Amino acid sequence: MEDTTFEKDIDAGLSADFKHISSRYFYDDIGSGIFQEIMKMPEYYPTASEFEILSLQSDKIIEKLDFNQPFNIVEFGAGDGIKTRQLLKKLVSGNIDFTYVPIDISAKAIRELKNNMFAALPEMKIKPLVGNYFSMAEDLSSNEMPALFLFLGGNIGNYQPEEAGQLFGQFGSNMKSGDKLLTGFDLRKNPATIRNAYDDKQGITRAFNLNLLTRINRELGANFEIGQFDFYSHYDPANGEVKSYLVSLVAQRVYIGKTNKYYSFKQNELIWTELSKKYTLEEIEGLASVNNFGIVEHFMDCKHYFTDSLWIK
Ligand code: AVJ
Repeated sequence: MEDTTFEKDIDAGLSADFKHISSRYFYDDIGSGIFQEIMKMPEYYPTASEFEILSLQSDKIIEKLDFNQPFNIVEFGAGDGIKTRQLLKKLVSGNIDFTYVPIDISAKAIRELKNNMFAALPEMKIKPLVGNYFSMAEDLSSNEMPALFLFLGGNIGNYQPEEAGQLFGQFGSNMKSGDKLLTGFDLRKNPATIRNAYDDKQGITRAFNLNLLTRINRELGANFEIGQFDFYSHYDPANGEVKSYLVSLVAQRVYIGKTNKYYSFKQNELIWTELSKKYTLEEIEGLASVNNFGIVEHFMDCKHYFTDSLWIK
C-alpha cells in the first residue's frame, strides 16, 4: 500500500490556523545533502563539539558503562556514523566484546553506514536494522545482553518538551535495569553563537528550509513558487528555543495535486518548520528523573557547548 503519511501531514500542517511542517521532512536526499553542508559550516558548532567529546572522552565513557559481559550498542538515527565511530574504535581496540546495532528508517542510510563501518572497523560485529525505533527496540528488549542505547547528534532538540519526555519514557520501557542511554543535548550558551549557527550568512540553512517546498512540489505535485517565500529563524535565550520559519512574502494560493486542494497564505504568514531546543543541565537532569533514569555523568566538550549525557535505567 502507498504510504500517504507525508501527504496527510502536509495537508494538516498547511490547513492549520498556525501553519507548520515537521522538521523530519527536511531529510529527503537533497535535504540530507544540505544538512551535510550545514555540518561543515564554521558557525555550526554542534557537530565539532560532539566529535570532540567522542574523540577525547570515549575511554571515560567506556569505563562508566561497567558491563562485565558482552553487550549490544543500539543506535537510533545513526546518520553517517563518523562521530559514533570514535567510540566504537576505542571498544574494538580494547578487545571489548560487543555488537553494534544501528537502527534507521532509511534502508539507503543503513546500507551506506554498514559499508563505511566495515571499511573502518572490519572486525566489529554489526547487526543493522531497518525500521521504526520502537518496534526494533521492543524486539531487542527480550535480548539477555545488557545494552547501551545511543541517541546522539542533538536530535532530541527537535522534540517539543512534552514529546521529549514521552520519548525518554518509551526508551525506558524498552530498557532493562542496568542498561544505559547516551543522549546528545545542545546546551545553552552565548545567544549570538546559537543565532549564527541557525541563520548562516551564506544561506545554507535558508536553502535547507526552502527545500521543504521543493520537496512538496516534486512529491505531491504542488506549485509553490520558491522565490515568494523567505526564511526566518529566531533564538529565545529565555527558554532555549530556536524556532525556524518560512514566510510568505505575498498573499498567495498554492495548489497541491495529491490533495487536490488550494492553500491560502496571507502576506507575511508563517510556516513553522523547526524547533531546536537548547538545554540546561538542570533541564536534562529533570528529564532523566521524571523518566526514572539515574544520571551517570555529563560528558561535555571543552567549551561546554554540548553534552553527551549518560543515564542508567
Ligand atoms: C539534526 C536536529 C541536530 O537542530 O541542530 C541544523 C538540524 N537545523 N540546522 C539541529 C538543523 C538547522 C539539527 N539536528
